[in-house]
Amino acid sequence: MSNFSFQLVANCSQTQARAGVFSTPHGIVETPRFMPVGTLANVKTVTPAQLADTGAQMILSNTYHLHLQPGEKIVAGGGGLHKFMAWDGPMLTDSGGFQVFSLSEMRKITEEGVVFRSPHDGQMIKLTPEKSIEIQNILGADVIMAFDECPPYPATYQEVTAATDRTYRWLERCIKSHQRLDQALFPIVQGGVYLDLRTRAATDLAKLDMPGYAIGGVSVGEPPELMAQIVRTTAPLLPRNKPRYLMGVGTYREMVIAIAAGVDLFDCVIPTRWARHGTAMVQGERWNLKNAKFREDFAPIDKTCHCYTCSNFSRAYVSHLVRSQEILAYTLLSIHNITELIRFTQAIRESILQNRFLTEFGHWMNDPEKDLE
Ligand code: PRF
Ligand code: ZN
Repeated sequence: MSNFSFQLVANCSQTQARAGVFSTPHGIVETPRFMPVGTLANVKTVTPAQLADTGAQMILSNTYHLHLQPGEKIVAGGGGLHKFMAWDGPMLTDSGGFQVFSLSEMRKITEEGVVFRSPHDGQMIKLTPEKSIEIQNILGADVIMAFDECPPYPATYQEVTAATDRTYRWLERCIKSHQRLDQALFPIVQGGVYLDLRTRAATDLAKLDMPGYAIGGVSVGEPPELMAQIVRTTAPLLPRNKPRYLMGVGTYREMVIAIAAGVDLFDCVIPTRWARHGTAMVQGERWNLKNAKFREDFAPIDKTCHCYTCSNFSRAYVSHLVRSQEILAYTLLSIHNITELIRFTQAIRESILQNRFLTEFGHWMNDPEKDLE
């Protein structure tokens, strides 16, 4: 018996959208679903109990960050990632490659892997496919990601071809070194904005019987229309009966476009990052709680939201906390924003189950004004 399964429970008749249930050793994930980001073994300013109340099922953490601090040995000493951070639900760790490229200086990439300077102590650190898998095996998340090379945007056809081919060779090394049967290894489709490279990568990966698949290398600065094209080309080539995860996405509109193309899982730092800037996400709008109009506004942030924040506090109160830079402001806004995005994907799931997806959410796809970022 496999530790993982993915059951499709409904398919949209007009788009590729689907509703499914992904089962992991730590529980189920009802898809489509947004996954909150807990980079350093915590979702910033939110306790696991509060997080569970937002409707979060699977959450994310990062190999790159945890390797640098506190180090996987300490996480293992604390009983593994789930026990260490007291999150009993499904978890996923990203492999680290992408973070090395976006966050560290002085990185050097070779066939062997990536060498970079630790931003903490200046020490040189090497991450390879084998090392990334070893660290992720030690951390113990339910889903672990292949070590990939995400080319920047823009990059030449030649550069992206090299990165895509290397990502495949690195995947073969990841598969060889992955030992734990209770962890699902997801490969990552790269290929930049070049649809022929995307097609080849997705087709090659689809031939391997992996427990799930990710699409990487989008939302790296390319125009929104290109991202839509990439996702529409790539997602349908991946096995129908496996979960599909679009990495680092997204906004309401991006998620609707991707769900219509057959994507099941998303992650993004937006809800927690914006919360720390005093911004509430309200049904597709961004509200800066510092705005004078909220000073004496005693309504909840969103009257239709049942989160802890909206059930107990007013806009005026949260506005006061934001102005005073009280830490509770960021907790309350994070709880609301995460709930809001999860609720959005849950509502989409409901609409797919009732075959009303296009009617109810189609307008998000056609209106670039709805793009918040
Ligand atoms: N690869 C990995 N993690 C990622 C990405 C990727 O391409 C992205 C791109 N949006 C976000 N996170 N490993
Ligand atoms: Zn709320």
